[in-house]
Amino acid sequence: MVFAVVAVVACTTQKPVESEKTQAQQLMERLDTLRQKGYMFGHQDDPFYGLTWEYQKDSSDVKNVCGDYPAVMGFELGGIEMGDAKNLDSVPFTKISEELIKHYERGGIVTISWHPRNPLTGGTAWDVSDSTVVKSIIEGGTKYDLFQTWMQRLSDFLATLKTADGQKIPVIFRPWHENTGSWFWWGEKLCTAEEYNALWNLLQDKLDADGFDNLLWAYSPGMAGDLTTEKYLERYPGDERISLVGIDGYQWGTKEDFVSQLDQNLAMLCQFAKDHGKVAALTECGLKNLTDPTWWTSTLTPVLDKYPISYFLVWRNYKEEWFGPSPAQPDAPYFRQLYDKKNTLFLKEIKH
Ligand code: BMA
Repeated sequence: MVFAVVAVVACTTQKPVESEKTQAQQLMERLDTLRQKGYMFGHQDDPFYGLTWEYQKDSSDVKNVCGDYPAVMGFELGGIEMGDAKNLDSVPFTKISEELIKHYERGGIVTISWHPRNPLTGGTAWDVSDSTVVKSIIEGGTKYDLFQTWMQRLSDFLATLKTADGQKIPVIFRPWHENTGSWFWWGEKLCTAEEYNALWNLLQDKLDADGFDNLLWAYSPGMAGDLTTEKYLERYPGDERISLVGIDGYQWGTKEDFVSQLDQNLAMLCQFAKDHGKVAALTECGLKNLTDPTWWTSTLTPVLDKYPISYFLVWRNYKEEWFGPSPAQPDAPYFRQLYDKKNTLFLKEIKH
């Protein structure tokens, strides 16, 4: 009896050995360690296309500008719920799986977003015409069964994210984002906080039940004027569910407004992360088409340098709308200055 008690005590106080930690826990520790060195750069859809090319082996606008891949690459799964072969931006899902695995294998970090279609109206993720949509997919709702099918398709795709020897790939998973605005069907005016949380739990519980302990769950509402902890907590799914706290913040107006809002929001976010034992990140940001070529170093980094964030990610380089650097664009020299900073981390600086 006495021996049994001793054994239990010994077990519970022992730190888990590396092989017992889940992929998500290992990624969380990696993010924590890397944060001491600086913040990582991330780019959405980086390996698929740039301003002047598409689907060229190992190409990347970022690499073509500074000689290195982004540390973090973002991938989008909108359309997987329909059983489509390509996502909403016409990228084949087979390519997404392939490039995501490749980036992980070259030492990088990967993150996934999902803009599923509106299950009630059949419209896009941006169809906000009916505010009963979230209610309709929660247990007892008219679209409950349909949404179960959609989640199963997502789950089937996530199951492909394995290395050749069968190891699950750690992924920062960031669903139901920018939920404090009302431009997505899961937005603030379309559901109550309780309904939003029920939606979050529906997805997380399903993927947990399917065994995805490689997902590091990220919560990322939009940047807002004077963001308070109370406001951030309103729809927060809970400390036991979230590992990474973020905000999505673009510059749509003046530099001054963006800088002051970002500064205030990151101060709050980083304090929140510290108090709750989380990692903080600027999960999306950018200035559309880099209309101020000096933006990287004159606007963005002076704010980011003040805060212990893990990474910032800029959105995709699409022909009509781009947020990352590209070799022939006037912002390229300024991006190289950002790259040269000691505290900005790209792939070569984060490799194991
Ligand atoms: C938006 C835009 C859209 C795109 C969507 C999902 O911000 O870039 O063109 O379809 O993200 O990637």
